[in-house]
Amino acid sequence: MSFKTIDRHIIDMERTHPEATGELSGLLTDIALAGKIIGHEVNRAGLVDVLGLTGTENVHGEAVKKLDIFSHDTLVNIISGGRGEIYMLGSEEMEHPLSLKDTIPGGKYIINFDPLDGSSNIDANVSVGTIFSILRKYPNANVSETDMCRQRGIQQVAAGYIIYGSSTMFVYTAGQGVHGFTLDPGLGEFILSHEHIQTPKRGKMYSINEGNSNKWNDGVRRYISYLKEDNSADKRPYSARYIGSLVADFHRNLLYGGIFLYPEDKTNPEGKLRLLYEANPLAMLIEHAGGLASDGHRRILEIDPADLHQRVPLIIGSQYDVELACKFIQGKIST
Ligand code: AHM
Repeated sequence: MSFKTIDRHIIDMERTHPEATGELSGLLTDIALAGKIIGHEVNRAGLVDVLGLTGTENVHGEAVKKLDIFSHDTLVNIISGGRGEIYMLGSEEMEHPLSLKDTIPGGKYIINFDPLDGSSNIDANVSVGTIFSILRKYPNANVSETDMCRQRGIQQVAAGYIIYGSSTMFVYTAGQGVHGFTLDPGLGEFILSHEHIQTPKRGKMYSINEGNSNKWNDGVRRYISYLKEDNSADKRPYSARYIGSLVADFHRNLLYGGIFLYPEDKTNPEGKLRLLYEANPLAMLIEHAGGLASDGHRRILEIDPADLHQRVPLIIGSQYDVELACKFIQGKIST
């Protein structure tokens, strides 16, 4: 049985690039370390009431932080205290990007992340996740600092997520396939468990918040009705699976195939999910796994971002399913 830790895997990948300096590898290793610490805290979340930690201070007299703030702080501390790779970071928890150029001279990477997506689900023991996107600093000195974070998804050099579920998993791509590592809690190591993940070309499941159906546009409404029609020759109806926690919904569909949609609707005309630290990293992963990601009209990875926290409609998953959904949304199919 082959047994490979994430550190070993990252180093092996780096060796295929003789020009690599090890900085990206160091950054990925730092993110994996942050994931272990966040995962440990997420797993203890259910004990908070039992241990009497619900006030503003815990039993040690320390202030209790909300888990999403704890996750943000953990990532910032580990990344900015790492091997000096980071020029700037953007987080869902900060209004503006944080420049590290004065503390870490020479940093050449930018990281955008959602430290703990789906955190409103934690009390119900639902899986949550950390999502990250890594970009290179523009070599062009004329680009403003804020613009550094706002690059198209196609510019990402690596992307991934850590899912805190029945087990903790680290899933990433640096452009050479999508690989998944499962945390062995006894060893405290992420072990390669899913090498070269490919998502099925067509799935059997759809994931969307159907409570919003009265607010959808006609294309989305018709597509979802189509998926529910009885047509065994065409492998319909599809099954509905919606957790309401993006990483968990995405991870299931990545492994089993299917489509996830958070389209624009009357309440969320831009969609709900964030382009730079939710849609772009998941789009890079799905494309490297053989799937697609679109806003209904455009490839997610080619959208020009205007703002760090910009929202975008997201249709992501198996190639066949995303292509068909986009045809409905664009009015090319109207059955
Ligand atoms: P948040 O930014 O308020 O945490 O919301 C993000 C979450 C995603 O994890 C999930 O895909 C989506 O919101 C679910 O939204 P809804 O409850 O509207 O279906």
